[in-house]
Parts: sequence; C-alpha cells; structure tokens
Amino acid sequence: MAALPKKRPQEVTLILGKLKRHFGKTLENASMEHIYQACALCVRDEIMDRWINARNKVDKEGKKMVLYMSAEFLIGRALVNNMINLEIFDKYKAALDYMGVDIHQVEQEENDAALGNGGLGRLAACFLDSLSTLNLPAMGCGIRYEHGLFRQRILDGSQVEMEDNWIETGDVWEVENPEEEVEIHFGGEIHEVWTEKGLKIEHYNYSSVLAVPYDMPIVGYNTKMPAALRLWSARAKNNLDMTFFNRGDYTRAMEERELAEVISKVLYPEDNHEAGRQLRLKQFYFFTSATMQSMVRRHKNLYGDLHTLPEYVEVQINDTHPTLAIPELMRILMDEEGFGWEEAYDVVRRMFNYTNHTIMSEALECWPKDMFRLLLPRIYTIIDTLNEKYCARLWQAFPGDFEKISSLSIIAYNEIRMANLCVAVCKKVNGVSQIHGDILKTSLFRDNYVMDPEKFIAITNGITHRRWLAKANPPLTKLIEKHIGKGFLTDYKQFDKLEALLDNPEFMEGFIAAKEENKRRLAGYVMEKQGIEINPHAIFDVQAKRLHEYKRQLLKVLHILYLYNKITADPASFTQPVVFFFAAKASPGYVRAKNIIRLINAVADLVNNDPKTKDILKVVFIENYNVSAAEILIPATDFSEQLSTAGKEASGTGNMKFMMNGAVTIGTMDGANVEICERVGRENMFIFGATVEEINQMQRFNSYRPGEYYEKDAELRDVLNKLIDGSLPGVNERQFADLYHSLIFGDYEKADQYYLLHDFRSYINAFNRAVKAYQHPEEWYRMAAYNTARSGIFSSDRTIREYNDRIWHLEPLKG
Ligand code: CJB
Repeated sequence: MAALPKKRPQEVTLILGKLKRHFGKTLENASMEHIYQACALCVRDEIMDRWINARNKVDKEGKKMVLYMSAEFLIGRALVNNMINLEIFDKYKAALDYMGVDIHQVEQEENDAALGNGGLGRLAACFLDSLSTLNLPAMGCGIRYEHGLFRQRILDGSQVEMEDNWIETGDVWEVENPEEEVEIHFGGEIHEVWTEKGLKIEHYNYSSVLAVPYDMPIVGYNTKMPAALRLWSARAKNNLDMTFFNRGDYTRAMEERELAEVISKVLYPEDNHEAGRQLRLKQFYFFTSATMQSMVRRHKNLYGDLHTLPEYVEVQINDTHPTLAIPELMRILMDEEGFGWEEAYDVVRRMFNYTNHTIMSEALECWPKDMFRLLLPRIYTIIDTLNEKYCARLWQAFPGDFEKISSLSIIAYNEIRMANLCVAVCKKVNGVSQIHGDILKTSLFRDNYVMDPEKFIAITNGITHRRWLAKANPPLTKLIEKHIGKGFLTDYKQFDKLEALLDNPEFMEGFIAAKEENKRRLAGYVMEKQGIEINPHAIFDVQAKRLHEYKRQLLKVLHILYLYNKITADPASFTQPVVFFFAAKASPGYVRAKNIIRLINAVADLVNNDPKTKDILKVVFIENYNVSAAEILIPATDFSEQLSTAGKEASGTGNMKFMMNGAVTIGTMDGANVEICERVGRENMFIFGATVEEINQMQRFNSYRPGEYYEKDAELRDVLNKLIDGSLPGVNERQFADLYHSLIFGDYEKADQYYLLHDFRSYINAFNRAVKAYQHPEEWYRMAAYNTARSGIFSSDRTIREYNDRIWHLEPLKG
C-alpha cells in the first residue's frame, strides 16, 4: 500500500464539511453514498465559477455557439471523469485515502447516466467533452428522461429488463432552471385569420405541457469553457385540476399531470430502429420546440434582431430525431415574430446541419401523416409547404421523373420522411466515416447528391481519449505520461510519438504489464459481479456492442460452436485458452436479438461445463453492458471483434476505443474499420469477409445461396445442426429453430440477410491468424502497442475540429 500523506489534505475538510452541512453526518456514520454525494458537491463547486464566467464571456463577447441537438446523450458516470478533467483526481484520491475510503468504491455509488442506447448517444457525449476541451462554445440539448436505458439482468440465460434510476445519484450534477421554462402545444386546430398585417395563423384548443430545463456542466480537460448539457423535463401546467377534484373525481384531477409527465418519463430502448409511435413523436417535438423557443428568447435578449441568428448559432441535428426543430423555428419566426415565409426560411437554411448515422431502412424515421397532423397541426402545414417548394425544385432538376421526385419528396404515400426533410433544408449533411459518406452519396442520397454535391461531406467519428484512455486505463495512461508527458491528453497528434517507443524495452514491458493488470481487473470484476472464474492468461476476445443481427454476434457464436466441435473430436486440434466475452443489450421487443442472447448463454453452458473444453474455451456474457462496464472491459481486451456485414455499420466507435487501448481488431471492411486498417495496415489487424462491392454484386444478381454453404461445408453443417439437435443444455429443441431457419431458408424475408454463412470460413481464417500472432508475444505486443500509437486520429478532438472547420466556424474562448 502507498504511504499515507502525513499532512491532512485540504480536500478532507471540504468533504467533511459537505457531509456535515448537507447530510448531517460525520465520517463515522456516513454511508458510502453520502460520501459520493459529498465528493460530487465539492467537485461541482470547482466547476461552477468557471462555468458561470465562461457563459458570461460568450454572451459579452457575442461569440457564436453550437447547439448539438440529440435525443440521446449516453454520458455514464461523472465523478471521476470530472476529477480527471479538472486535474484534481490525485488530490481527492489522497484525501479519501487519508480518510480510509477507497475512491473506486465511492465511484461505484454513482449510477450511470444512460440517457442513450448506444453509439449515437455515446458519440454525443464524447463530442461535448471535446467541444469543452477545445473551448468551443456549445450546448447539448436533449430530454431529461426520468428512466434511462433499462438495466439488464440475465435470468436462466435470458435477458430481463429492470428499471433504471439514474436520477437518484445523478441529480447532484444538475441545476434546475424553472425561470427558463417554456410552454409546448400539442393537438388543437389552426385557423387562418386575415388581419391588418396580412394572414395570421391562430392555434386553438391545444393542450399545453411545460418544459423545464435542467443544465449539467460537461467539463472538458483543463477547459476554460465547460459545455452545458440542457435536458428538458416535462411538467403539467396544473398539478391538480380542482374542478374535478372538488367533485371527488381524484383520478381525473391528476390526469393532466400524468399525461404531461409521461413525455419525459422513459427513453425508448430501440437502437437503429424507429417504430413511429405517438409518444416518441411527442418527445421529439417537446425537446425541439423547447430548445428553439429558448434559443430565440436568448437571442432576442442579447441581440434583439432575429435576422442575425445564423451569425450566432449553428444547430447540429444528431440523426433525424431533432428534425422538428426546423419547422418549429419557421413557426416561431412566422407566427410569433411576424416574419414572412422567405424571410424565415432564409434564417433557417443557414443554421441547420444534419448528421446521418445509419442507412438501415428500418431506422429511417417516417411518421404517418394523419397521426402527425392531429398531434402537430401547425407544424404539419409548414412541412407541407416545405415539401411543395422542394418538389418544385425537384421538378426543375428531374423534369417528368415522377418516381424520382416522389422518392425524394418530404411527404409521400401518407408518410413524412424526416431524412428527406433534413437533406432538403440543411446546409451540410455528413456521414460518420469515409465509407459511410461514400454510401450516402452513391446510394441513400444519390439523387440529392447530384443536385447539391457541396452539401455532402464525411467526418469520421471519434472518441474522447480522456474517458476512454485516461479514465478507463490508468496503468497505460501513466506509462504514456512517463514516456511522452501529458501533452497527448489535449493534443492527439502526440500519440504518434509512441511509435518510436515500440523499440524501447522499458516501454514495452510497461505496456505488457498494463494489459495484464487490466486483464486481472476484469477477471476480478467478473468474479465479483457474476461469480465466474476466468483465466487471466487466456486470450481475452471481446464483442461488446448492442445486440443486432447486422452486428453479427451470431457469427461469433457459430465460431465458438465450431471450436467446440473441433476440440471435442480432437483435443489436440485447438489448445490455446480463450475467454470469449459478449456484452450486449437487446431491445425488449426485438425477439430475434433476445433469442441470440439466450443462445450465447446456452453455448456458455455447453462449453464451460464440458470437461473436454472447459479449460480451453470459456464464454462469458457480461450482464448490463453500459459505459462503466465498457471502461473495465475494453482495456483488458486482446481481440476486438468488429464483425458487422460490410456496408451496415455506419462507423462504429467501440472499434476505436479497443484500438486505442491496445487491442487488435478482427473485422470486416466496414465503417471506421476501413480507416483503422489504413492507419495500421493489414499486417496489424485481421480483415475478413465480403466487401461492400461484393455484397452489392450478390444483391444485384440475386446470386447468394446460403443453402449451398450448408450443403457443401460439412463442418458448418455440424455447427448449424447444433442449434436444433438438442445438444444445447437448458433449452427446448425448438428454441433456436427460428435462428437456424433464418440462416438457411429464410422466413418471409430472404435467407441469411447478413451473409453469415458466406463469411464463416473467412472469419475462422482471420481468427486463426490472430491466435497464431498472439502466440508470439514479442510480435503480438508490438502489434497491440502499434495500434495504440496509431489511434490518435480517432480522438473526438480531431472530429470536432473537422466539424468546426467545415461546418460551424466557431472561435474558441480565450483565457
Ligand atoms: N447508430 O447508435 C446508433 N443508433 C441509431 O439509431 C443509428 C446509428 C450508430 O451511431 C454511431 C455514431 O455515429 C455509429 O458509430 C454506428 O455505426 C451507428 O450504428
């Protein structure tokens, strides 16, 4: 144990003071949660001055800012991350050591703020960290879901969803601003009224909901400009309807409140999927209207004239969820501020930018026209006019081509298509990796690209290396700091300096020791949380991401069954111990995804308990994958599994986190894997599978026949038959019949849509090459460290700089 400081650190007094004043406790009778709260309050104090100063400066100097609008912000825990970014972690650790308290236990008291599903929401969180670190004025705008993404338990091998309660420990970071509340209107009717000033739109019989902002500071590393995350919470205008109350109808008296508050009650748990539900539409209008109203109010207060809005605000729309901000701003400018259509449109078209995150058709947001019109009658008429004007433009570009015009229009076939609205209006439309940007230009938005080529750009995603290296991987961070100093924390280009250290034995020893320490930490975590013992000397092979068919967790399962068959037939055929980790949540209504989780656990039962395989193969399903679990899992990884069908994963950001932490990628040429490959070369990763071109070719000629693979490849057949022949313990033989059929025969769709059987052999080959490489430690660790050394470009600081240079043009706040 490190020696305790002799002198009592000043932070001890601060923490004890908070315990006393806020909770009436001394250290002796405080719970660990009280200590967490006390520490959080101390850290908050350190943030507030900077935050207030920065905001005042932005207002005073008339700086342009970006509103990053997103339905999701997956921020995770804040306490230790904030301490690291404020450079006070060591001081607080020393203070807690002095008090006999382990800072990591304190940290665990904080629930993850899981206000997002996966990549999209986590990207938004990384972006806020980078915006703040780069001192760019920014506000994240979203919804204060009372319940974030569900907590996952695995019971008898199946996913069970439990309620998330992040607010219990997260509210210490928020500041409620009731004086900035705004009112949102739903339903009702609109009338056109002629007045002296011309046509006026009036809205009657609507129902009102109040939106109350809660602001959370997001502190970048050594920043002068903490960003604000503004989350809107729904509240009823009247808590109790006294008319009903006085008649004794108490339920009815509270109805309004219930109906209003349900809007920000819960995050929809679907990822890469939109179901067109009314409450979801309400959520989107709720936060976009609130954000636009408060933006307009601020601008009027500061600058008076709303024509100058585009000089002071950029709006970035994170996927289509916040699209309604566009017609909402049109509404405010026209109906409330007296702008004409062209005048309002001229402001709007210069402010908005749209990031597309997926080309999966089931994820493209479309709303049934009738439902939309009933809920948002005025917004509907504005979108209708936008559509008419856009169609006129389309007619000029493609005269007489009705098919093309209807496919590009905003409203068609009784649906409103949000992506088309964004593309029609926004200044810039960006993809999230180079290959994804190309796919947007050549397929999803091909015709729009012909019309407006300068609109379309690609900006590759990134991750904040403060959280994903400095916080998640202390041993590797310390090692890097020792050799190249701390500069890399704010200057990602300095990662390049690590390349020269690959020949430095001291650095390489430290690198290996860090990986081993992280593997032991993960082994401890798995033992503590799930009671599973794992061999820290085995290869740690990790596939951690949302469960989705296109991400192909099932391909990995088929591979494990293949190894199982091999070893049980001939124990000498594979002797390298490997632990296969899966970590994934499935949307509660996504039946096939949940069944894949059941399958993973059945396969775990099989291989972990068979005496022939149990010392070689181990399958571990990590329960409740979230940001905090990722922080433990990723630094311990040797093989990073990035198996999506080429063309389907827009970018991926997990792939970058693994790379930065010295894992080697086994992956397809998809999303940002392609750029990882450009950075490290094919000799430092393991590429497999069909390319986008090959898949397009198979689709064009309808030439893919998965059944033929089944017939011709006896080993593959043996693997697939395991799904249905009763070999898997604890499940009925019919349990996986659907998965089996979906691969070979298909159901109402076509068979094996995601090309698992096509890529099966190629995957095995890549995996075997990786195992072989691992068995030469010197070369292996050099490869792993080379991955870290080449990962700087995937810092979200680089990404944000690109957004700024190519889209926003903000000036950093100076000291
Ligand atoms: N993405 O997480 C989501 N949810 C969606 O609904 C659509 C896309 C992901 O966004 C990430 C950030 O851009 C991408 O890295 C990832 O490929 C994509 O699936």
